[in-house]
Amino acid sequence: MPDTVQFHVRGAIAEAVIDNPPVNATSASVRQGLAEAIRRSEADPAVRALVIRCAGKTFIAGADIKEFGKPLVEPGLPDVIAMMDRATKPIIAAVHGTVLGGGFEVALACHYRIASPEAKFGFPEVKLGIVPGAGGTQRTPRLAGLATTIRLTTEGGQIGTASAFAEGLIDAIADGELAAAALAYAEGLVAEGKGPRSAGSLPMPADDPALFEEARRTLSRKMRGQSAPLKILEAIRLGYEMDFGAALVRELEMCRESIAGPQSKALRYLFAAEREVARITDLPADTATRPIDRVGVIGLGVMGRGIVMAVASAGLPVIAVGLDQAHVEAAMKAITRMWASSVAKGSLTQEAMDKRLALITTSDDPRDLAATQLVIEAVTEDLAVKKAVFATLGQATQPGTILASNTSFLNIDALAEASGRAEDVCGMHFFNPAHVMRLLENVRAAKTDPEVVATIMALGRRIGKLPVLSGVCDGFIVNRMLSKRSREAFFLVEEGADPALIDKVLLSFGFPMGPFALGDLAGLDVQAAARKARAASATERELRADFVEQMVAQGRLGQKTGSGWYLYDENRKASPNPQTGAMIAAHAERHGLTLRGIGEEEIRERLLYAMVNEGAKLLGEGIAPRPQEIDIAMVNGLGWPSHTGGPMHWADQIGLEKVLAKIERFRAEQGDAYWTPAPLLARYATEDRGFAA
Ligand code: T1G
Repeated sequence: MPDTVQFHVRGAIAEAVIDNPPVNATSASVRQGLAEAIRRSEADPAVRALVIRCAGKTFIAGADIKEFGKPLVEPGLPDVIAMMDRATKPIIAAVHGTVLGGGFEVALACHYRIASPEAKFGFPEVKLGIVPGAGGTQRTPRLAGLATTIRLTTEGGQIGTASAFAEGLIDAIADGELAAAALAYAEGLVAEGKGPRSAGSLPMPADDPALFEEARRTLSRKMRGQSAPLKILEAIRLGYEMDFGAALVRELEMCRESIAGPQSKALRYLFAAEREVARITDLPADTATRPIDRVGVIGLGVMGRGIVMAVASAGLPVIAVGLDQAHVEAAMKAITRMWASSVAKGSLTQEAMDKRLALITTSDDPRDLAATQLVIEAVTEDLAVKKAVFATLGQATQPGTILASNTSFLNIDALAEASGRAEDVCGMHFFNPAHVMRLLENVRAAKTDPEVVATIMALGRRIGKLPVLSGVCDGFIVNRMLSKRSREAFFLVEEGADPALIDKVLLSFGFPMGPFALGDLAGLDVQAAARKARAASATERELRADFVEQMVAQGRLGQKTGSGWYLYDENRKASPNPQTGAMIAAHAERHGLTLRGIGEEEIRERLLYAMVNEGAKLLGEGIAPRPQEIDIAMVNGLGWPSHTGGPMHWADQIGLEKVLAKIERFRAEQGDAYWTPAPLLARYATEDRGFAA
């Protein structure tokens, strides 16, 4: 037996125990061990049944992702599963932890399943752009019906033991310790004379085939641009069109094709990148984190409230400090209202809401923040105001208390100086709504202590966020890159591109919405204010492309006034706005500009390469430590489509030489000020390498 699988026999019951940390993936040695265990159990006349279970914190969490793209080491997982189908003695899966992907498939191929009460089941393959390949799309419908199968396999979510039992996916729930319960369960089966049974021999369910069409429509909208969800539907349908064995063969082919495709490559890259960005390469491994058992939030506007909610939701006590009692009360009312609406919708229990509220203490006196070990500042985005707050915080809190600013573009080094405790100061830039958005840009300023960096990275994860480390610059990673896209979008409109076409191009690339629909949603007044704040550093051409200001002057603020780039009806459904075309024509006439038709390819490349080039600058300047930080930030902060892997991975797939050639062309047409290639991009292109390597 290989090291990763132990085999022993207890009376009439044989046991195969997989021990392949960290998640018991079905690596080659596990597959070999399972095959051997089945052979031994079949060969031993004393054995009447075989239990398969796992050591450690989880049952098999899937195929070993690290083996993808490498030559297959025999036996493949489907071969092992075929042995289970042929076995003459019952095989029982005893599962706990996360029973995912290939792990779920192993369990479903076993003849009986017993689960510990806290187990979770799912097919996360879709999130990696993969079609399940070991019978998941064929056995699940036979046991649980079509609707459940479609939901589990195409959405990639998890269900708990109770639901899995109700759906017929498991046969028993362990009472007490799993290993003992499984043994007793197996002995019971033997005593009752129960033999092996295969889900594959059950008929496909008689569910309404219209479910396929319904799912296809929903998925085409919700997972726009992703190929795996639709392929998975196709794989499930095979079960209705051919026999079980033939369907398995085709499912496996589809699985292999999906793994070899670019979308899965991108999604697997992001899976690894998400774990990679947690490791800060230049922090010594033994860097201590500071204990945090109470967080302060100062400034209770939209961002501050969201941050208070995020912290309290994670079970951490928080002191919320507002300007005065009226602000504090308004904030608490808003927070209570938002949670109450979750309770009304059923996504939060009243008990959990009460617990969260009880964790929040309020005050209008910054001195009360002395009782915290971390203060997150979210006051007005104004340097003078923030400097004054940091000066106060430097005095009001204990040395060692971390002072973090939620600013989205102000200079954190300046705030650090103002505090008098620069080593304790950093940025924690949340995205709106802060209690929902997963991305958190943690910012290391010039003098930030390494312990502070380690602490805010750990704290970010503790409150359920996905923290990415950035250096100090205007806009950090996401907003700095986004500002280049916005600029290019306005220039394209000035040159004659239809805003609706620009939105459409980004939508079909996979973004949730285009820049103009987004502007209307966020409020054009908000956008105008942001432009004003940056006017001092803007070029003449950027100032001239003042469409937002023009609309605001006419009272067209976007969705909230029913008119912006688009018109909106009372349900906020958009339609073309004739005033937009008129505004663009008048603008061109006023400034003597000639409008031209601009094709989708130019639109796409100018919007996206502008961001890639800026990303390359961030890397070159050391603001973003690695391309992974940028890709994770853009996918989770801006909605850059995950199946392209983020801007840097996407550019790598195109080839940096090609990207550079286009940027040089845009430079010739648009000028150095906007399209000077990032030195790093130019260098990598000549070295024939990508950002990743
Ligand atoms: N293969 C290899 N390594 C894996 C892995 C896997 N499937 N899953 C996790 N790891 C590594 C991970 O990189 C990290 O390593 C460590 O384990 C801990 O993970 C035939 C084709 C199981 C819920 O997609 O969802 O089956 O960074 O930090 O928060 O149809 O990992 O420490 O070096 O995430 O406790 C389907 C993916 C595969 C499961 C645990 N399965 N994994 O979460 O720890 S395709 C998946 C997860 C497939 C079949 C097909 C989570 C987790 P390092 P972690 P965690």
